[in-house]
Amino acid sequence: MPLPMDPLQMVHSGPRKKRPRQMGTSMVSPPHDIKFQDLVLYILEKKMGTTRRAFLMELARRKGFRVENELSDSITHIVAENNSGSEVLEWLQVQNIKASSQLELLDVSWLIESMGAGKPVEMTGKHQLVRRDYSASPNPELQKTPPLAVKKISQYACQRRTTLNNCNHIFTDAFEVLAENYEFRENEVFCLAFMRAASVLKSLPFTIISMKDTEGIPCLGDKVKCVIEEIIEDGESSEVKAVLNDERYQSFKLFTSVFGVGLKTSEKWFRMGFRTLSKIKSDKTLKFTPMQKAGFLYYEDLVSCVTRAEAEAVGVLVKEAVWAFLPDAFVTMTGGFRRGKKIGHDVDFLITSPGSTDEDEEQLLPKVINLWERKLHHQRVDSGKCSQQDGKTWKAIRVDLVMCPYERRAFALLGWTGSRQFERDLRRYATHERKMMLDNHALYDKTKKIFLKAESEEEIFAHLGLDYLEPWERNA
Ligand code: 8DG
Ligand code: CA
Ligand code: CA
Repeated sequence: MPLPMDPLQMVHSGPRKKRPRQMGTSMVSPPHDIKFQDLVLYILEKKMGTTRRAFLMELARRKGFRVENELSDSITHIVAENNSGSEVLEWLQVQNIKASSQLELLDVSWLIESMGAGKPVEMTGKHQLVRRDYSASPNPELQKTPPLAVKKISQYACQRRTTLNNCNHIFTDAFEVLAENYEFRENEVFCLAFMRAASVLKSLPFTIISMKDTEGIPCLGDKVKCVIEEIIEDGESSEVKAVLNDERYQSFKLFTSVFGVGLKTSEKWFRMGFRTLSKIKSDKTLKFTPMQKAGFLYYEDLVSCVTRAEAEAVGVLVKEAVWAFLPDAFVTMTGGFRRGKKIGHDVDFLITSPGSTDEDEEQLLPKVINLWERKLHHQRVDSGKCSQQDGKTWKAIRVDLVMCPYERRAFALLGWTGSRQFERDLRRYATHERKMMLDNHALYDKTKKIFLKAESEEEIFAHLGLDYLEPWERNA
């Protein structure tokens, strides 16, 4: 059966020019040079075994092939041993990867011959686990050589799988500093540009080692590319260095680390000449909000990250309190922890109950807070002391509690799981590609003029015509 082809997405293989530049010394250097940039290989472990797979991967990498550990949409060639085409296709389906026309499914004999030849050999019927009929293609080029394609990367994070396995930290850390600095300076355009760039690089299954690697990647403007180039050459960016040493950046970073302090307050304190928290805390003329007071009081606890174990412990307390009022409520940890993060700056929970009335929903959070306040009071009375730092056996942790009507739980869950960049792009995609409006409560189809119902996150993705992404693939 002829498979559909999109000639625009095809890139031909063949030896490429060697990379023009050496990498900066502080970069994590890959053990082997990649000679064949257009091929991204994945070796199937099924029926091959871990040891042989590891051996073949190492050997292929030594020969200049790019071999990935993880399966992703960026893989162009899957190499299998003792597997039939249908077995590989079936396996791919389970992995939620589409066997698109751009993906080659090959027998290990192709890899072995290619390694022997020192370059990718032509793929023939004996190598291909799935027959392709290229003679049907209108493009004469395609009839000669089987195409090797690199899948197009979407400009939307909701069409990319982004796990926590970021191979481009060196670039994304730099972009995030620059984005934050633009945020502090209220330059939204550049802030967003660097955040988008960081997000797209986080989704790549390979480390960028030359400017050639950036070709075809969306969201990389000239300003961004300059930073990438400098990091490739020098191992660091002079602009990032300057920002990290900038007084305004350092002050804003410090001030916003206090819970309840945002850009407006930071700006005010900076203009008043403050540079340290101790001066601010002891100033008699400044007025603080209740949040800021708590932010200063528990500063040390709140700047230290929340661990997963701590988050789980908080979860037990939250459930206990919620169930005291709504015994049938569902309590789900959302935010970064749901996406698989090991640490967080807070713990987010979504609460919903099938039997609750509007009034129950309104009253739940005040009731929970009240319960905790009473408990705290009793503990203090019992132990006969106030919350002193000496012999402190507790830690202050930020908790975000969200209550939502049961019919809206899928929208709330999707909205509060994040990441922020993922959410931003999901909304942008809904608006621009589907003429729909999405928020944490609902999805509205502007063409049909109706609200689309959903019982699960999967249904919302389906309404939007998107492939489903698991929470851990939303770390954009
Ligand atoms: P972290 O705590 O580990 O640092 O990261 P996170 O869990 O991904 O970030 P978060 O700031 O706790 O936000 C979690 C999700 O909640 C994120 O997708 C954004 C979403 N969110 C809203 N509304 C609001 C809001 O008003 N404030 C905050 N902080 N987050 C919101 O949908
Ligand atoms: Ca969080
Ligand atoms: Ca939060």
